[in-house]
Formats: sequence, structure tokens, C-alpha cells
Amino acid sequence: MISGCIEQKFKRCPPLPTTSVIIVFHNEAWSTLLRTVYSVLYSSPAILLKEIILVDDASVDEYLHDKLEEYIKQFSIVKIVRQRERKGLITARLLGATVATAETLTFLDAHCECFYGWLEPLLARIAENYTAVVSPDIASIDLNTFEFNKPSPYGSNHNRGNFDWSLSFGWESLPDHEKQRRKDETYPIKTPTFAGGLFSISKEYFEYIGTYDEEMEIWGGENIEMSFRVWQCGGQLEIMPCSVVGHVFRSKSPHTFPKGTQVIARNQVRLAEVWMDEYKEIFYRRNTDAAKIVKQKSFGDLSKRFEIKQRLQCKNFTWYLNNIYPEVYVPDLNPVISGYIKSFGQPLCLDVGENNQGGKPLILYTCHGLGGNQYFEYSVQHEIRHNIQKELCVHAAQGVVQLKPCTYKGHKTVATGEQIWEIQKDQLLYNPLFKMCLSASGEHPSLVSCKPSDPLQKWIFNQND
Ligand code: LR7
Ligand code: MN
Repeated sequence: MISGCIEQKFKRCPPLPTTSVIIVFHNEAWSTLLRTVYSVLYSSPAILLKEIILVDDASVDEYLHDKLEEYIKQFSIVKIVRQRERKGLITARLLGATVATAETLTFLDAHCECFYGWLEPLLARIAENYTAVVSPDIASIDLNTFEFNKPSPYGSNHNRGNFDWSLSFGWESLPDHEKQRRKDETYPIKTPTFAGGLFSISKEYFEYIGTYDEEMEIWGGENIEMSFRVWQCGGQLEIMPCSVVGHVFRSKSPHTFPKGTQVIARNQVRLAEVWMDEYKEIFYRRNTDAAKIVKQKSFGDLSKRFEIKQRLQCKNFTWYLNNIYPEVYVPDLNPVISGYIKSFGQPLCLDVGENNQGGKPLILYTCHGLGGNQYFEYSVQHEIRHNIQKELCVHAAQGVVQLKPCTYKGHKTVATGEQIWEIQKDQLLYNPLFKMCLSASGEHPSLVSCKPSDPLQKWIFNQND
């Protein structure tokens, strides 16, 4: 634990605001759910913890019904409410919030362990700034051994939340200006987005700022929506380094999606439509499910969400990018060409693979037309970019052609010769530095001497449809 955190003192007069801890779950294991409940009970000062509200999102596991009900009777401050129909974590949290009676709400996933002293820094920050939406520093609990990786006494390299243009949440290290702004290690970290599962907020502010989008279903998107909304509408999203909570990070989602996983794309479309202005197109180009939902207008009614934006006089997405996340790379709003890149000689497309070292090799793979790993953009700088999670560019080299971080990173930088490609009339992809062409012979695309009659050197750019 950071030493400055151990020395922190919190005033009893006036006291910190109380909190209702809301834990939503669907078919959670008994042991992890109860571990979460016990750790909250053990690590929270009684005067601050008003209640723990368990919200069951229509679990089918038998032990989560009568047995759980019986078990929690021993704790006067633990309640359970149930969502009869499986609607997902967003409406479950909303249900929890409506029955909560404390001044603040604290949300947790159902597989957490709170570290000693976790609650006070969150509530103290809200007491200081009512518009602060605060997350703990999230530690990991090993998914096999369930061991808690306790915070290091030497402090840690803090991370903040970000998003990529497929609207996935990610972590990144703090930029220098944020390191410099913080006077010491205990200072709140401003974060462009939050993971969304573990946070505290004033109950009144939660309502003022528009709670959640109740039409979002099952899982996903709500954390990015809330991040954009909080910043654009005048709040602050922060990570409190002195508050530590462990979470079991799973390798894959255990949930069923009764209406299919397209609900995630639908949730994302709902947030893009409301908060991202013209930048929403950058996302739609990268996710064909989302583009379809937009085309068919099957994202539902958004009038209530636009009303909130209007009522709170929220700022636009350009403001958010410039002020809250100036480090972000914004892909071309109108790329020269975008979609998949298909070989003329083989029914294969350029694709981004994955190797054991976490690298991302450029490969050839059956075309699927879904965007994602087969989404490329031909930029104004003449790069072939795969800019979904990281900014990766097709990078010429003797032999196998790879994906490397793009050298053009916006103003004052240039695309180096390896990353420049000319689309020639005969459909060759020509690299002027090597004076060679991209070929689909072999397993990995490679550079060869140009030969316009070779079908393996011809490429077709296609819009995803
Ligand atoms: O249909 C569902 N109904 C539910 O009640 C699906 C899930 N849930 C419950 C589930 O039992 C759990 O308690 O909702 C909670 C979150 O689901 P997880 O644990 O499967 O989600 P996650 O940890 O993989 O995902 C993160 O992103 C989600 C997007 O919707 C939520 O915002 C999660 O709360 C969020 N978790 C965190 O922020 C913890 C830190 C992890 C990171 C990064
Ligand atoms: Mn989780």
C-alpha cells in the first residue's frame, strides 16, 4: 500500500456520507458472492455502510434462491431484491439504486474483495466534490487460485481507462501531464473512461446525471456510455489510488445472451448515437453488426437520452476528445477506402492474427466481412491502417510483412517509407521505399518484385456491407 495512503486521516465531523453497496449477480458462485459480501462487511466502517443490496438478475442456480435468502437473514444490513426476468446488469443496478437509502451508491461486481481502507477515500472524494464519480484502484484476484494480489508497498504504476474505436474498454499508463498534475501518490487520477463495475457516486448526482440507459440489455457498453456522459455533462471520472478492491478477471464471459451477443453492439450504438456526434461513423465502420443496427434503425428509442443531454447542456464529443483524452488517435473521419482487403488470386483476406507472445502478425484468412480483425483503412497519408485497439500499420520488410505501430501519430509526425503504400491501377499494392509489391503467396503476406500479371499481387479493397 502506498505509504501516503496509510497516513491519510478522514474527518468524523462532519462525517463522510453513508453508502449503499449494490452487488448485482447472475448465477454467481456461492463462494465468490459471499466472499464479496463478507469483505465489504469486514472492511467498511459501520457508520459508513448503510446496507448491502444484492440484486439477482434472474439467476437459475437453485442455491441463489431460498438458501441465499435464509443465509443472509443473519445480517441485518444485507438485503436481496430480484429482477424476475433476465434483463442484464444495467437494469439490475437501476433496481438496486431505486431501493437504496444511503447518500451514496457503491457498485461492485459479485466476485470482489475489498482491501482494508477501501471505502473512506471514495466517500471522502465525493464529500469534497459532489460531481466526482470515483473508482478504486482495481487489483486482480487470480482466476485459478483466487489469491488476492495485494497492493505493493512501493506504490504502483497506475493505469487509467481508455477506449478504442471499436468501443472496447482498455487500460493505459498515465501520460506525463497527468503524472505532473498529481501532487503526490494519493491524488485522484483523472481517467477518460472507467471499467464500470466498481465505483461510488452520490445518489442524488447519479439521478441528476441520468442514471443509466435503461434500454441497454444484458452486458456491455454502459461503462463507456457513463464515462462519456459524466465528462461531457460536467462531472469528473476519477480513480482513487488509496482505495483498492480486488476483482476476478475471467478469461471469457460466462454469461448466456438470450437474444444473442448483438445486444452488445446495440448497447454501443445507443451510446454512439447520443454521445459521439460525427465520430460515431468511425465506430460503425469497425463493427458491421453495429452498422446493420443503424441501417435497420433497430436501436430503439433514444429520446429520453437526448433529453438528458439537452437538459444538462452537455458538451460535444470534440470537446471530450480535446480536453479529456487529447492523447487519443482519431482515425480519418473520411478514410480514402475502408473495409476488408481481399486477394484476387485466393479467396483470402488480410487479417490480424495473434501469436503466443501477444504479438499481432499480419496473416491471410478466409474473408468474413464482419470488420474486426479484417478491418483496414487506407489513410490520407497512404498507410494501410488496422487501427482498432492499437494503431497498427502494414509495415514493409524483406520477407514477411508485419504490422507495426504506425509512425504517423498526428501532427508533427510522418509516416515512414515502410508504411507507405500506393494502390496502383493494376491493383498492385506498391511500396515505394522497397520498390516492391505485396503478395499473397505463402502463409503470410510478403514483399516480392512487382509483376502486374500475377494474381497473387492483386488486391481488392471492399467496403464491409
Ligand atoms: O446478464 C448479466 N447479469 C448480471 O447481473 C451479466 C452480468 N451480471 C453481473 C455479473 O454477475 C457481475 O456481478 O454483472 C456483473 C458484471 O459482469 P461480469 O463480471 O461478467 O463483467 P466484467 O467484469 O467482465 O466486465 C466489466 O464490464 C461490464 C460491462 O457491462 C460491467 O461494467 C462490469 O461491471 C465490468 N467489471 C468491472 O469493471 C470490474 C473490473 C474489470 C475490468 C476491466
Ligand atoms: Mn466482473
